[in-house]
Amino acid sequence: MLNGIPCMLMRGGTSKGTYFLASDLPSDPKARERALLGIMGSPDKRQIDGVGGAHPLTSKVAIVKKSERPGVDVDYLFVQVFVDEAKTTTSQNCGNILAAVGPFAIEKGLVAAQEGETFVTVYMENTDSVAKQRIRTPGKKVEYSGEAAIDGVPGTHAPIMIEFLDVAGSSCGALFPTGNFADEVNGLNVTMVDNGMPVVMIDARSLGLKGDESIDALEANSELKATIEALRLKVGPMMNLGDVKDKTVPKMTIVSPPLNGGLINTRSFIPHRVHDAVGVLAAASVATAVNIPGAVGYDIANIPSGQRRVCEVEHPTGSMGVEVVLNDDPHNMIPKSTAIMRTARLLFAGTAYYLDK
Ligand code: NQM
Repeated sequence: MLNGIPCMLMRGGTSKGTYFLASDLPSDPKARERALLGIMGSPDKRQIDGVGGAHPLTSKVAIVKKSERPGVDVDYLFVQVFVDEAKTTTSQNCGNILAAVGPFAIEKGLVAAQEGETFVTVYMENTDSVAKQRIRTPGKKVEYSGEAAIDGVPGTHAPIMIEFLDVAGSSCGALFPTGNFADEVNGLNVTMVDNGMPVVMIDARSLGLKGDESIDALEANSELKATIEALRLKVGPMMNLGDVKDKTVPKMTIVSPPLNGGLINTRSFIPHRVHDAVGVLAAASVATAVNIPGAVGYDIANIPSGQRRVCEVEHPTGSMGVEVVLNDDPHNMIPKSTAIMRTARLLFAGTAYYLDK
């Protein structure tokens, strides 16, 4: 039977996904999963029978509803739809897809736009944490065009500022889930950190890399991929994530000296493909850790000074600026806040169809 569900296709930061009102999707979790797999076209490496873009970064879903939480406008559940497996996971959050949640909420009338600018407070269900978005709304309409550029997206668009307040340890229970700034695992010195996204940082040199390798070269390096996956499976329980075999966390980030004056250079396995850029919350986690003496990457990084630090996390297609405001208490490593600028765009609005077998 061909079923149709109201849907918006949106770009959020450097990712793209389908956005739904929770009330438009089947309430039964199995039926909802069938709907999302069918709409995206999974499992199939080309996602030819769906609207997914045949890459984890373009096979993403946001489910949004009006929030009943005090001080919060909307609740956002992120779903990663696997491309070539009949699986979805809510085990991770996504800060890029988050960028278009506020605009979607305004488009759908969940949040009333104000004249000029509208603030949307989003509860992120995946990580039980909150983000505040500032969206341009002249004439009480979302403005997508503007002068802001983000690396990995052609052209310029209206900026969307996103501030994260309580994301430290939101998946792993603590900013540094092992209690250490660095640990030795499988003979590698690694930093395990969670400032909104569980990330494992590994110095490129310890993997025999320079750190500026192309995405294709890294994805073709089967020995490297096996080393990284063995490490990922080992650290999952150490990061309080349990068995991560079927999860898309932690993200495995190779760090090397910055090439363009930024904080540090990165290549991120997310976890099996290499990110074209870097995840928003992954960059927030990297930027937070690298500022701390003893963490992997500190000794090769360009550390900014001051309490409010703009840290450019370099990646294969440019860099991502993360504003980290250090805690007033210098012994407390949890930043006061972490903020990132993104852009987003409505691409298509209509009905998404899938065949329910
Ligand atoms: O870390 C991809 C993305 C992401 C995640 C991934 C992200 C984040 O860029 O907040 O945005 O790591 O799976 O969409």
